[in-house]
Amino acid sequence: MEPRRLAVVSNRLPVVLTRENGSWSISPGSGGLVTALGPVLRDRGGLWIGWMGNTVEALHHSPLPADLLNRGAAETGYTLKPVSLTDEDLKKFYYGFSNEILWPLFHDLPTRCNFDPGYWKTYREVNGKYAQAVVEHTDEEDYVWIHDYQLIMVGRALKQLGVSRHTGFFLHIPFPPLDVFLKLPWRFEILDGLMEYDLVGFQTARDRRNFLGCVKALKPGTRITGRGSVSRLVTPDRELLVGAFPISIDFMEFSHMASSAAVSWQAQMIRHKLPNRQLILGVDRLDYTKGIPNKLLALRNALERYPELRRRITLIQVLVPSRKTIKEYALLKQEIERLVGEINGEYTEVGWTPITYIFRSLDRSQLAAYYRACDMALVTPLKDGMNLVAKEYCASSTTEDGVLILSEFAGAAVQLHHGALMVNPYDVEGVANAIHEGYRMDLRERKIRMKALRRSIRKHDVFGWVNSFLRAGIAKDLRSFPHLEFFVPAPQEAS
Ligand code: ADQ
Repeated sequence: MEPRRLAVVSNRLPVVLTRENGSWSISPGSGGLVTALGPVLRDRGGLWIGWMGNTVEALHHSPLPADLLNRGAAETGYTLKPVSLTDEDLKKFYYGFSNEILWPLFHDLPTRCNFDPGYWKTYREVNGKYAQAVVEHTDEEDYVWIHDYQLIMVGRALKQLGVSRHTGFFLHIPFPPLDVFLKLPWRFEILDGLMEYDLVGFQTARDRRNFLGCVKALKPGTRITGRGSVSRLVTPDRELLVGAFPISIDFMEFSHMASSAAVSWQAQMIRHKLPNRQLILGVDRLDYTKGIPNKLLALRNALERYPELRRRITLIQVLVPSRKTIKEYALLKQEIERLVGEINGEYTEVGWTPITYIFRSLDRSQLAAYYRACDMALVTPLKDGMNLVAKEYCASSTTEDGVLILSEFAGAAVQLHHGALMVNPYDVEGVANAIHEGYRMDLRERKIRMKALRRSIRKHDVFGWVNSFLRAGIAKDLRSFPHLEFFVPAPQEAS
């Protein structure tokens, strides 16, 4: 059966709500997923289901105007359907099960997990709320594409509601190997949950292999067939497809933005303020998986062992605030700031500070200006599903002379290892050596490497990613959803 509409389900709706002087406003969110899916949702009558970012209790104190989502839909051009969450839901489903269990475990960091049994019940219940929204707002002709580790059990909840939908699920974070996955007290339930979808997509072949390893060990009655990037799993009661679909970025958007006059000017200003040196950029969400302390230690090691780098390099470390209410994240921030302070204290000279530290969200053009201004990018996660920053940096290197230093443990390494300087983020001296090598790399080699990186990212952009997933899921690509020329987003209910 040909699906009629695409329905995307993610933890958050792709909109930003802001409250100023007592009145609410709504604007479309940004990011690769929104960019890639926006047009098809807009032109072909699709919808997006997710949480708006305010709990029921918060909205009780500060209600949203009844027409806010309609205004949002008018801006995005597609229908937005909200899921309501309470404070308790947020605490146990989002901060608890998702971010204290699945996030660290799937990033191979089981010692950081808090396997609180109370979290599981809420996780399932909240997944049930998303499933309920799917039931209300879609029908059997739609293709329902569910995203990420917060929503693994939505497929199972749909089944429990007795509802049949054509579904795909994409995991944005890594999938761990069997010995790590086995530690999860709810390992059978989570595996069963994933096997409830018609298509399950992972970032890399390694993640898919890890998943299949868990299926073989824990679901012995399952037959796995097929070669290439998509396998077929046959269980006694159903069949599903499992594939690797490495996510990417809108290459052209970054490339154009980076070469625009406004961004070029901003980039020049950044360079002007930090003259006569090579600029190294770090851009990371505040998260222990991103390896930020390791990176700072590597910089210190480089300054110690290679004195010629002193006064000649500056690290601009942009840290994006994230998961503010989790204590571990607050501690990590303190640790990073202590290290930045120590290194600056040890090495600063008149007219030169080794680290410029920025702790806030930047808008996309500011981010592109930093990408464009910096001679090197230092992307050293301990583990990462993909890492889009690495790809965005290359897309923005329009002069094709940037150097990418990349962790072996980022999903992006599979695609970018030929052009990047590859490092083990745990190896402080190795990363320091790569900084030194990048600093000394001549223009010819920089260009050869960066051209290759850009070529590869241009070829495999986010539109290709969406199309490869949809083709595996429904044998269609973005263009083949029926075009609704005069589509008007359906009215939203107030939430
Ligand atoms: P993240 O862990 O958030 O994503 P990443 O892939 O690097 O990691 O994406 C970060 C995004 O945030 C980038 O698009 C970047 O432009 C944006 N960003 C970074 N700094 C910013 C700033 N200062 N202000 C505003 N925006 C900023 C998860 C997984 C990854 C996977 C992605 C996509 O953890 O492994 O690559 O999803 O699937």
